[in-house]
Amino acid sequence: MQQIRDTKDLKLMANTIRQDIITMLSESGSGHTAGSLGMADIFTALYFKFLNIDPKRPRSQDRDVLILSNGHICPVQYACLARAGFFPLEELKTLRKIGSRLQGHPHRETLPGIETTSGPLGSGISQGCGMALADRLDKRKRKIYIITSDGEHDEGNTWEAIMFAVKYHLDITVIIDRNRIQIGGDTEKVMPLRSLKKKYRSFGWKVIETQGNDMDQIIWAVKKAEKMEGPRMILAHTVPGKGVKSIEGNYQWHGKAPSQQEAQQFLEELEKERFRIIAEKK
Ligand SMILES: Cc1ncc(C[n+]2csc(CCOP(=O)(O)OP(=O)(O)O)c2C)c(N)n1
Ligand SMILES: [Mg+2]
Repeated sequence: MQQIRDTKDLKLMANTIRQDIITMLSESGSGHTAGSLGMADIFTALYFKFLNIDPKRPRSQDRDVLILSNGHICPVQYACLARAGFFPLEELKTLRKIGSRLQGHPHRETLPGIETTSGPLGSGISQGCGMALADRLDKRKRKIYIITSDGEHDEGNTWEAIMFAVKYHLDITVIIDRNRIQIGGDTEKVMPLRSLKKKYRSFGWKVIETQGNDMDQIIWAVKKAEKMEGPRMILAHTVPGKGVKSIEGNYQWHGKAPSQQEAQQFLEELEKERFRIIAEKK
């Protein structure tokens, strides 16, 4: 697949992805806006710079794997897959419609490019561990990235996988969307997670901390993770709703879609940001 080398072009792609997310969600009338917007920069970097994938061969044996554990933010993944050529852009408008391949949570069997079915939270790291073990048995070398959320760290299965990955020294990269919100509010009020960095390190993981909405920092963090061996985690501090000021930081946008009228305003805001990026020096 054609990769985007230039950081400015990656920023522009992330802006396009954000516009797709707003359009899709307002069209469907339901879905998860905050997490999808907040993760647009990381998904853009992975899909358009780092992953070895081919839209013409979505099940090829040597492809890299991206597991989306917190499946509710799939609009960001659908937008990236469509822009990368896995299915027609037009199909984005079918999000959450009956009979669509773009369900509210991703389904592995129906949509090319989706590696695991998710929606029930807390399974992605376990699934990635299984794939990494299978790769070892098959003597297959490829990258496995697992995107998970802070809210998923309220779940036992997540911590079982964190221990398991260390025992078997598995080559996996976990990226945590540390946006500090979940469905019911502030993560630290619902179930305090405190320092995920210290927790992972004490379990035996390598940890890289980064700003998850800064393209240069994301690239730095993923490059650093690529050079490591064994289980490593990128703790990505993100702003939920990033790119639309009235959504940023507001947990009430966790599972809400913009109305047609709101979408119009949000798209204008994102278009202004696009011009700002274009005017940036390289
Ligand atoms: C096993 C399971 N329990 C509960 C839910 C309902 N649920 C959906 S999203 C969510 C919040 C998860 O937190 P996070 O992923 O951090 O949310 P975000 O940052 O995207 O707002 C919950 C509890 C679920 N999908 N699966
Ligand atoms: Mg969260």
